[in-house]
Amino acid sequence: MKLIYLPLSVFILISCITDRKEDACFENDKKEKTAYQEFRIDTPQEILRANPSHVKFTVDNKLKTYKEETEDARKSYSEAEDKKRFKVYDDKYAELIKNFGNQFYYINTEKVDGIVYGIGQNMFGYWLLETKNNTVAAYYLGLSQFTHFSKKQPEHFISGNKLLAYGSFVRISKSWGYPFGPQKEAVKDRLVFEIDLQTVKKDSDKDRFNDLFEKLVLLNPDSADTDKDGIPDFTDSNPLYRSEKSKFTDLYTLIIDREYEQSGFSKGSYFFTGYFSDCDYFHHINPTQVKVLIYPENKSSELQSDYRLGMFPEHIGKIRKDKDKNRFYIDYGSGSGGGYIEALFKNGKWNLTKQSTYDI
Ligand SMILES: [Ca+2]
Ligand SMILES: [Ca+2]
Repeated sequence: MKLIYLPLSVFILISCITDRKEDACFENDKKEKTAYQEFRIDTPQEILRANPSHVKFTVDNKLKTYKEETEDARKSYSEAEDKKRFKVYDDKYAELIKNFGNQFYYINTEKVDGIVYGIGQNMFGYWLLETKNNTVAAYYLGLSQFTHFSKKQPEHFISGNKLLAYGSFVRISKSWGYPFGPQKEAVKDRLVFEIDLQTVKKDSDKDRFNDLFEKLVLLNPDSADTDKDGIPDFTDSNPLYRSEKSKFTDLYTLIIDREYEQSGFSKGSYFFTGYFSDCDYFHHINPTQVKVLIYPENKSSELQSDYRLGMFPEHIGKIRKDKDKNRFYIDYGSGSGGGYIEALFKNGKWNLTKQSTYDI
C-alpha cells in the first residue's frame, strides 16, 4: 500500500506548488481587485516613539520650522540665479559628487583629519558619507522619512562619535504626491539631533551595508550574502532573492530594466527600487539597470511604515494570458499614471510595448 501512496502524495504536493505559482503569477478569469490601498497614517505620538535610541534631540527656538523651510524651498529663481545656485552646490560637494555621483542629495560636508564627511539623502532617508583617499563608505543614519533635515545645518557636524544635524520630525500626510513622493507635515519642529555614530557605523557582517540599513530593508545584518547566491549583498542587484533564469523571470527582468535604462539616478550602490509581489518568477529577477528589493505582500506589515510609503513608486501586476499563446499582458501603475505592457514571445525573445491608459 505504501508504494502506491508515496508517488501519489508527491504528485499532489507538486501540483499544489505549481498551482500556487500559477495563482500568484497569472491572472485568473475572475476579475481581481488590485486597486491602490491607502495606508494608515502614523500619529505624531507613534512617530516620536519610533525615534531610535541612538538619536537624541533638543529644541532650539532659533531654528526654522518645517513649514518655513518648505516655503523657502518653493521660492522660484531666475535662470541665472539657478545656475549660480547649482554651481555653489557642485563646488561645495565636489568631493562627494566625485565619489558617490548623483545617488544622494547632499546636505552638509566637512573635512576633519583628512576625511571628507558628508550627509546625503536618498529614498531611504539620511546617510553619513565618508571619503578618505580612495576609500568611501556610506552609513544609513537610522532616521528615515519621518525626519526632515533643514537647509541650514551646523558648520561643524562631526565631533568624535557624534553627528549633529538640524531638522524636524514629520509625518506623511498623503501617501503619494507626484513627482516629489509622499507629502509631509511637521510633528515636532526646531530640533537639534545628536546621533551616536558608534551605533550608526556598526556593520556586523562587514559587507559595507551597516546594520541599521540592513534591518530597515530586511537584509540579514549577520550575513554578507543574505540570499546565499554567492553574490554579496552590497553588489547583488536583487539581494533578497537568488536570481534565476526562466521565461517569465526574464520577462519581469526586462520590464524593470526597460524602466530604468535611461535613468542616470539608478546607478549606485545605495540606489534601489522596491516592489511587492507574490509571484515566484518576479522574485528571482536579475536586473542590470537598477537594484531591487522585492517583498511578498504579507511582508508589508513587517516594514517600517515610512519606508513602505516612500519606497514603492510602482506596481507591476500579474501576467494576463491571451488567446494567442505567445502574447501576454501585464498591468502597471505608479504615482504618475498607469496602463499595461504587451509582451510578445517570439524566437525565444520578449518584445515589449508599453501602453499608457491613464495619468494622475
Ligand atoms: Ca552589513
Ligand atoms: Ca546575494
